[in-house]
Amino acid sequence: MATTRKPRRRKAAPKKATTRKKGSEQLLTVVSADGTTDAKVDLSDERKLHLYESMVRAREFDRRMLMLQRQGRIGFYGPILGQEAATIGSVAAFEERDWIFPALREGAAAMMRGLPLHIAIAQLIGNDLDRCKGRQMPCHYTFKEGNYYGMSSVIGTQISHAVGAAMAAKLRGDDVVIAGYMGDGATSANDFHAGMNFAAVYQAPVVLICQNNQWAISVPQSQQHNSETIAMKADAYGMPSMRVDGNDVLAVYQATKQAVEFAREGNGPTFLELVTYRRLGHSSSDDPTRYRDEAEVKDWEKRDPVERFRRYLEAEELWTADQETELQETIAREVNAAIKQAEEGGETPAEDLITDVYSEVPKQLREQLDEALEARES
Ligand SMILES: Cc1ncc(C[n+]2csc(CCOP(=O)(O)OP(=O)(O)O)c2C)c(N)n1
Ligand SMILES: [Mg+2]
Repeated sequence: MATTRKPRRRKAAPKKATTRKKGSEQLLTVVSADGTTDAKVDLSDERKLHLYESMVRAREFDRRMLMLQRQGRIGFYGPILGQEAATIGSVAAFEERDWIFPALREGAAAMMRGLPLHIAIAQLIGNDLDRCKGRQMPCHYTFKEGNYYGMSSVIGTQISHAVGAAMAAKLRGDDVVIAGYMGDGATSANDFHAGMNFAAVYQAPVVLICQNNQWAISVPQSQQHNSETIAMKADAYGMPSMRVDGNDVLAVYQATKQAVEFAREGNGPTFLELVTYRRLGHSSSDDPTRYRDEAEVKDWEKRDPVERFRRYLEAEELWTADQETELQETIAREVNAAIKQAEEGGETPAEDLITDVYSEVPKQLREQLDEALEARES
């Protein structure tokens, strides 16, 4: 009788007993959970405060957008709660002239680059204040002036786009480094292989940044890959990598800065795995209680990146309770004003769908357009 054997999952290789671990295995942390550190952080007080303010703004924006979504005032929304340090800390390490190729959760990076909040909200509404005139899904921000590329929704393609841009920059001799973001789920996509391989072979000036938030919608890490870490995948491509505590904004900043300088000096790409956690649903359409244990969420709440950094700033005597209250109030006012301004936008003109494509609209399309507009009126 034929027997079918269940394939066994390969056990992870036992850890080697070495004292020095490779960058892809250890976890770089600068500030511990209680906010203390022995490390000397090479960042001015002013910049540290700017990082903190940006994280608080990102969190408040997130909270308010989820509320707007529940009230039916925007489409869907992809929250970043818990990932503020990973986005803010990494993007802050690039120069303004460097390009950002975002994946799903880097909207705060566009805002840090100067995307006005009301324009970001108009994108979520899809009205005529939106740069893309409502033709992209919500959270697909674009901000050319801030060198922030509009993302493609197809998971993993952002990696090829970022690497392609970096290869082009190298060929042209442009002094730019590219930030290429991805989620942990994207590391299982075909484009991950193509992007990683091309980046390493052509020594492209790119920093590939994986926000490992432990989940790809409802798929956990254990079903995503069988390697011990994501960072170690870079080893196979001949690319240096670092595994970083993604809830420690200073560790994220420090690692990214190092990788950006490495690329700018002509040494090629680096892969960063930022270990963090997606505390809410994949988007406002998702209910994570159906597939994951709340205890896991509670555990990550204790490692909150904003609180950790605030404790650090307080310990360094850079932040007080009064400053915190003032910042919260200022940002709340800022977001309120932005919502009001965004909601003053109107409908996007329907004919733009065609007139934005053709300078001279062909006769048959003109007829179709007139018919559609007429039907819309009646
Ligand atoms: C090629 C492709 N397959 C499926 C999807 C649907 N999809 C959207 S986001 C997502 C998961 C992404 O997970 P991850 O890369 O970890 O990013 P995260 O959402 O956790 O930030 C999937 C499967 C898609 N957009 N593209
Ligand atoms: Mg993920």
